[in-house]
Formats: sequence, C-alpha cells, structure tokens
Amino acid sequence: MGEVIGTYYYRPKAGVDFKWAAQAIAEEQTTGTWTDISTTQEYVRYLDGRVHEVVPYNDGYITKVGFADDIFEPGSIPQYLSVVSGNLYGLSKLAKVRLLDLDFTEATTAPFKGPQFGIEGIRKIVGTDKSRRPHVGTIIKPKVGLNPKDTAQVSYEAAIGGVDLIKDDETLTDQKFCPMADRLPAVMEQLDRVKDDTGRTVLYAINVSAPGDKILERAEEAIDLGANMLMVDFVVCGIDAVRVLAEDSSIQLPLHVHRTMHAAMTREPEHGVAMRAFCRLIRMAGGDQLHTGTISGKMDHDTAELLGDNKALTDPNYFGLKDVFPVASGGLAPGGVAREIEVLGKDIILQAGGGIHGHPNGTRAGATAMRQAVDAAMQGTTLEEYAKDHAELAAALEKWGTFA
Ligand code: CAP
Ligand code: MG
Repeated sequence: MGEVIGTYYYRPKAGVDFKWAAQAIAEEQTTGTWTDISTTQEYVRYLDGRVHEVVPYNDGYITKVGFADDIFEPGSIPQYLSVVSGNLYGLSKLAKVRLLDLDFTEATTAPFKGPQFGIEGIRKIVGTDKSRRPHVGTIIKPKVGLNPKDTAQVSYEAAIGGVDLIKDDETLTDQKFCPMADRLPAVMEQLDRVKDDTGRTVLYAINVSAPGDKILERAEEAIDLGANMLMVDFVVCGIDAVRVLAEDSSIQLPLHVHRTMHAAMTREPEHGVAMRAFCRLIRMAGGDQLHTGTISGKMDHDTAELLGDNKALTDPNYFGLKDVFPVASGGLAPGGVAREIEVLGKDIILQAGGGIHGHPNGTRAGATAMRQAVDAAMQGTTLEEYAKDHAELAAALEKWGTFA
C-alpha cells in the first residue's frame, strides 16, 4: 500500500509535547479524534496516519506524515485536501502549523490527465519552441472598467508591441460594463490583425471564473466566441474547477491559472499552506500556466520557496504529467526582467500590467520595452547597455530604474 506524504511545519503551544503534537496531526487527519473511542475496529487501523519523522526547525518542528492511498477517493481533489489539509490548522494544542509539501503516489495521481499543453505546447503555439526565450505577458489595466472596444484597443497595442500573452485581470469576468460576449470577440479580432500583420500568435486568457454551476457553460461560451486560451482563479473557484476545465473533452485550450487570495494561506511562514502544495495540485488538475511570484515585484516572496515551487511545476519526472509554465507577475517592469531571468531561468512567463501600461510612451512602447529587456538577457547584454540603442527600454529604465 502506497502512502501520500504530507510535510508539515508546526509549533506546539507551550507545555505541549512535540511528539504528541505530531501524532495529533496524523490522528486528526485520519482515524483519530481528541479522545480514545470504543468504535474503531481492528481492520480500520491500516488507515491510521503515520508519523515518519520529526525534526527541530527554527522555532518549531518539521514532520512527515504518511496517509495510506486507500484513504483517498481516487481523483477527488476536494477529498484529497480534506485529508492532508483539513482540520489540523485549528487544533488548539498547536500554536502554528503549515503544510509545506505533498508527495503523492502513483495511485493518487493516476486518475488525473494533468496539463493538456504544458510548456512545450504553449511554446509551439506562440512560436518560441526554437528560441526558448521567456514569454512576455500583460494584464489588461485598469483591472476593471474599460468597455469592450477600449479593452480590445489596449490588447492590440500590447500585442503589436510584442507581448505573447494578454490576460484579463483576476476580478474581470462578465460584468455589465464589459460583457464577455462583447469583450472576447473584440479582443480576438485585434489579435487576428496582429497575426495577419506579424505572423505572431498572441494568446488571450479570458477569465471564465464563475459560480460552480456556471463555469463549464462560461468556458464553452468562450470557445464559441473564439477564445484561444482560458483563465481561472483557482483559490476562489476551487482547485477542482481547474480540473473540470482541463479535463473537459470539449475544451482543447490552454489554461492560465491565477492564484488571487492565495496569500491568505501561503504568506505566513509558520501557518497555512505553502504554495508548493498548490503547485502539486494544480499540475495534477491540469493548469498549463500558474502564477508563483517574482523576485523583484510588488508581492511578498521567499526566493528559496519560489525556486522550489517552479521546480515542482517543471520537474520532468512527475508521474508522466506535462509540466506547467510558471508565471512571474506582480509589480514587474522591464528593469526587473534581467534579475528575474537570472534567478528563475528562461522557462518563465514575465507578466507586467502597470510595468507595460504605465510606460511613459504608452502600452505599445511598454510591451516593446519588456521584449527588449528579454532580448537583452537572451544576448547576455546588460539592460543599460541594450537601452543605449533601444529607446523604449531606455524610457522604462528612466521611469522605474532597474530592480536588483
Ligand atoms: C499584476 C496583477 C496580478 C498579480 C497577482 C495584479 O499586476 O494583475 O494579479 O501578479 O500576483 O492585479 O496585481 P501588476 P501573483 O503587473 O500591475 O502588478 O502573480 O503573485 O499571484
Ligand atoms: Mg491582477
């Protein structure tokens, strides 16, 4: 019988034995409760959570807990989460507890198809399968409020300026000021223009985040309207919504997965759920791209964790599942590109909203400046050097500088 291993950091409350605390996690998540009970039959025992190790770490401990494969309903992400990431956070004897990572088994990953496209599939669509350069993306800004016509115009400017990907912002879905039925065809018409003019395919990740009983219908409507990519906010829609979209046979489009609200769980180093666990689950669920954070942007991050998160997404040997394109986004600008690539590598999507639409010479110049920054890195030239004969990059560096 295989075992899924959950790795947890925890800090017991004062006076609570640390071994007892680890055992409490294992019991609460499997067959136990706060007291002994008379109803447990001997044949149930094989489902007991097993504490494999406990090692001191900073102010607390790290433990590995084993969960028998049979405790998991094959293919049910909601139920997987209730086992490995359920009641334990509320145990009063624990001052803090954080799920750090999940090691699944063949049996628990077998039901999942994983990403339909992965990095190679996306690169082939965009045409970077030879150059292997990082992709540049933008988010339509302002986050909400533009009408479909202006949304399409902003998209055209970003696309002709050189981005590979345009996405809706996480709060833009199907509001009355910009209905999807008007926005999507208007944007795609502009991207078709760019394709005709430049030969470049630019992806537009339309946000199909919606109530649970509507999300598939929303996705199918987007397909009928000519979408070439879908986007979903996985925390607010549920990780299983990603699987529903990725595995639906009628949806043959790449899936951009946004993580808004994640920081309520991932940010606190002693309590919550590390992004690593979500990376494992989103890869199983079938996301083709996933936000994991930046080195130089506006969002809080831990570089070691971020590198591990991106490795979890791109590890070539992960139960035969395709990899996931990591997205570095949040406060990015051309001056931060070199640092991002230096630390995160080239299999990365560098996404900038304000860092493109806030360019002194407008969106098109902002997109061009981002691409110039990527080209500089690919040539091994410094941003400052490259900016000497690339005006759009020079203007971006003038406004925002370079991010160390
Ligand atoms: C970035 C963004 C993204 C963040 C989310 C925003 O815009 O559109 O949602 O990247 O953070 O709304 O902030 P800017 P993360 O480029 O203008 O900052 O990717 O870490 O989940
Ligand atoms: Mg956003």
